Amino acid sequence: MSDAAQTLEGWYVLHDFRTIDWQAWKQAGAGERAAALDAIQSMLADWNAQEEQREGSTAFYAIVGQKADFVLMHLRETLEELNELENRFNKSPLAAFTKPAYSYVSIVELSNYMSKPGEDPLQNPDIVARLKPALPKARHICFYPMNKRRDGGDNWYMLGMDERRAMMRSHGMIGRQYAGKVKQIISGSVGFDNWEWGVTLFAEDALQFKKLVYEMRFDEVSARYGDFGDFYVGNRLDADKLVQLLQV
Ligand code: 76R
Repeated sequence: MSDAAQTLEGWYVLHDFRTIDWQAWKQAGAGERAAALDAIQSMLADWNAQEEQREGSTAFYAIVGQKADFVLMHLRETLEELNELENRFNKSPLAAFTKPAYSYVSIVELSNYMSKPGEDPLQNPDIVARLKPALPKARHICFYPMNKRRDGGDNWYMLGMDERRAMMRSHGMIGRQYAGKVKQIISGSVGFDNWEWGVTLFAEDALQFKKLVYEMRFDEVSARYGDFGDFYVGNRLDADKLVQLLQV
């Protein structure tokens, strides 16, 4: 048996994608719409306050295309907190005008492929910060789930540690060329959801998602061993943009 990579885990992650029922929203009275908007604005304010207290982080983005209309991406210490967050939304008046589109449960993960021998990673403040990150306030988000292939001759999980480490190094070198342009959060989801990882990317310029993901397709670890789910891409929402989005 090959050695499993050692992983470090941070905050749990819920990606909660919703579609807006525009017909119901347009038919609602102005008072009902205002109350629904107030309730979501106060949830967003509470989540911002929790982020300032370093108790978690929440990103809120409109999704382009028909897969969903928006996503709430929550990071928290426990699965119970994530469940409370989704249920708070479900009980809020805006939820009556939305339908679930997709969700993804995972946990922020760093693996030891690139770690320095002999170093205790949890003594490194950069690593600790990456495990419990404040999500960037970038203009765009991109999310997709992925697996490492287990298919006949192309089985990632049958490769030795050294071979996997060499491939992950090459992967990391490509990634590093996008430093400052794309911020990635890798979250592990084995045992939690239908794929093995969630990949969440943030960028000011959405085109950099395409450039990065395309370049990685030629790298062996993605070319030979990567299998990908649906892609979701979107634009950052804040209190004002939410008012605009819901204006009918
Ligand atoms: O943690 C590190 O920064 C060290 C290097 C590194 C690891 C271990 C790294 C760097 N990644 C790692 C692990 Mn990654 N990553 C992806 C995708 O679309 C695709 O082809 C793949 C989706 C992207 C876009 C991306 C970006 N990475 C992983 C893992 C876990 C593998 C395992 O444990 O087997 C997955 C699934 C994965 C997938 N990666 C980087 C990036 C970027 C931009 C970097 C550079 C980060 C930096 O140096 O700042």
